[in-house]
Amino acid sequence: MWRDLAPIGRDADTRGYRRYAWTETDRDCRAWFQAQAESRGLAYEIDRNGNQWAWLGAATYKDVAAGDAVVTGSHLDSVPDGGAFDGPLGVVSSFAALDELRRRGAEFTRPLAITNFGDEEGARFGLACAGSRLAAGQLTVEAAHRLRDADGITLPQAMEAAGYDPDAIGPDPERLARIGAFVELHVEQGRALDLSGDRVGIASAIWPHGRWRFDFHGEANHAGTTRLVDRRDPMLTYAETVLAARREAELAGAVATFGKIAVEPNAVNAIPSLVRGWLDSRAPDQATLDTVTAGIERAAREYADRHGVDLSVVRESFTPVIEFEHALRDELNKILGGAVPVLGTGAGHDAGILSGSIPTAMLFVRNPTGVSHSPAEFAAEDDCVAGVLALADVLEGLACR
Ligand code: HGY
Ligand code: MN
Ligand code: MN
Repeated sequence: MWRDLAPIGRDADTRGYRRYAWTETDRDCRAWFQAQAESRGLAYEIDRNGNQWAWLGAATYKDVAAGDAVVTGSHLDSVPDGGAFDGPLGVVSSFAALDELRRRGAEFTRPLAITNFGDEEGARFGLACAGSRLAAGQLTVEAAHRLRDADGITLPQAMEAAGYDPDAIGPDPERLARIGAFVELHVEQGRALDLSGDRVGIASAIWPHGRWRFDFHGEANHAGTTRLVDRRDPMLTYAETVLAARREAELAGAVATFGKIAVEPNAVNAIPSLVRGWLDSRAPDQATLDTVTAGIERAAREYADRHGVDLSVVRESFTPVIEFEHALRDELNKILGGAVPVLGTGAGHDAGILSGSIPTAMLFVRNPTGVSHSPAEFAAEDDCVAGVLALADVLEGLACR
């Protein structure tokens, strides 16, 4: 399975993945998912928001009694030049865990579904977890229809080009009501398990986190002839804001990253008219996050005033703190023998979004370097196998009483 999926969307030069929502690469990932589902005799279904489902014990979610389904899965899309494991490890492990349960002769007493949630990374349209947010009613149809990519293509146009009906998207409470538990296995995006020497961990919480777009409007001018005192250079303001972001985050024990920038006209010999910078900030609690982002914006406005630059700040994506449901978290720990480390994370996940609608839990698989959102992302095969066996144990405990 892993080898079949690995080449899809991998860039030959960077060896990173470019699996963006509603692109041909996304189509190929979805085809892989459907083939894996159908080769196992699972009932394949695509929901109104483009999320993929593979059912055992039901032909469609409509056959499932309220709260009866146990669901596991993750996402197949990536950040630009992302790693091989973030997302796919959860989907591949879900199919492998089902194979393992069949090998064990497990008798399912509840319907099981394996899922691929669309556009978790928000790499193309800027909003994380679009597929699960739409299903959970956390992203309105109007807001979704307004999303557009760097080339100005809107989400509806992209969905239509991929053969999906953008007018069908929207909340899916009927479907979510059938789910009793959603468990997402994910490669750890940190080193906690490496430091503790464990192969598998259980998630406790997800830090509140968001994305803000800073637009620094200056005055285009000639790089060679404009005196320094006459410049209104937005790149200067942007640079000072990046340094302020690091300072604010360090002071508060949070994280802040300006990882994406767009410059107009983006010419070596022209002072920019516009510098657009995207801030990703996350913190252990909401108050700290608010302090950090307010501090960064305040500093940016001071610099903007000093340089005669106009600044606008827009929050483009936000996820409040997620506490995974304690009963399910503790049940997973009991099933796995009670000695599994429980750890928080600063990374967002579909399981986090869905935790507002249904009981969800996460299993983490050791990442020896902690590196993620990079081609260097890695997890050792025996750790991945340990993750599959742990997921199989969890699914057996939840769905095969
Ligand atoms: O950004 C995140 O935390 C996740 O990888 N979407
Ligand atoms: Mn990710
Ligand atoms: Mn992920």
